[in-house]
Amino acid sequence: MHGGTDRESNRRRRDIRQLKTAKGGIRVLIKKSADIRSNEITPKEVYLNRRRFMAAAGTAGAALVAGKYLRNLITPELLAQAGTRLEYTRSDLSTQGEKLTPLDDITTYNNFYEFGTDKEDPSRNAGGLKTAPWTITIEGLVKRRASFDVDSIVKMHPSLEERIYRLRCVEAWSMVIPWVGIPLSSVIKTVEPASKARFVAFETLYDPKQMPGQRRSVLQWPYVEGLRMDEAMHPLTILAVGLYGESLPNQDGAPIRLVVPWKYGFKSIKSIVKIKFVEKQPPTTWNIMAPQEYGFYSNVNPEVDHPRWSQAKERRIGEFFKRSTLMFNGYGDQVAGLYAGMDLRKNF
Ligand SMILES: Nc1nc2c(c(=O)[nH]1)N[C@H]1C(S)=C(S)[C@@H](COP(=O)(O)O)O[C@H]1N2
Ligand SMILES: [Mo]
Repeated sequence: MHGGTDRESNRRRRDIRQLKTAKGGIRVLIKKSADIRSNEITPKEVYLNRRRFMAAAGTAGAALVAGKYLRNLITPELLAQAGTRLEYTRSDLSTQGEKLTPLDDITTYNNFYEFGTDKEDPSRNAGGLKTAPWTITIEGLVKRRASFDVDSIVKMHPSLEERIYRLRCVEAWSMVIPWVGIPLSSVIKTVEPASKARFVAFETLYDPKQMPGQRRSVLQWPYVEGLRMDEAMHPLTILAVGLYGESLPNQDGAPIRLVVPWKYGFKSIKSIVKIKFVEKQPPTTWNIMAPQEYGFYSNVNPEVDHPRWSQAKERRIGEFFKRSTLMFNGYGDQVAGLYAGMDLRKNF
């Protein structure tokens, strides 16, 4: 469940510290057992992504400490999910002047209920998700209904862009993440939606074999989300395929996820398999779960509290003191116009 109490965030911080300790242990062990720089004995990609391996290895940390060898951990599954370096350009739409949240936090403190409800569950359990080949179906009120491989969707756009954005979870924590992706608008333009299409609906993969969290009914599966067409077309809205210059770690929504920086994090749906253009406002997972707590819009708004906690402040992961939450997560200059004349308390 989403929860925003202090006790809960304290527990989460403790979890992160424990994980970091475990991972530090792994690093020491690598040096000792190899006694030679790992870039001399491993392929470049593996070397570059050693830290990601550690995140992916997750509970394997315990196995290592118990005396197993790293060699046994480099399975084809882990190799397949190692981040690939991406070519990208910087973007003027990136958020300026914010310290980036460290990769370790971005990849070990996650919400991805398909892999468990604790923050460290996705990094432990998402390693086996097969992200290639990956098909996305585009359907509904659109000229070019089709199934595409994720790579061809990305190729519809001339180049990948880095977009540094704040991410504000409805649980009152936040991060600053350097995403790599494409504007959603560019995909939408290519497939030519009909004028009757007023909303875009998104769907995550449903595969309980690969997504153990889906074997329990914590949420209604598959996870679904939606945007109004003008929100989907907004230049800040992206489909991310990477972060920190490499392809997305599974726990962050590989191979492709939505990022809508002025809305609470749960709108940014992960591991998307379907994009559908529709006339009516589509159902969304957390709204189905608790409609009085999570609205369709879910724009970050420090003045509209969650029924069970305040949204006035947030804890930036890695910082001790809380900071004030900004209207539209600080993107008001760009997006406030989308909601002109709307009652943001009613349309929360
Ligand atoms: N399919 C799916 N997408 C999801 C979620 C989820 O549980 N399942 N969690 C959401 C929530 S609550 C947040 S805060 C962000 C977290 O993204 P991150 O783990 O990459 O930081 O993903 C969102 N997208
Ligand atoms: Mo969230």
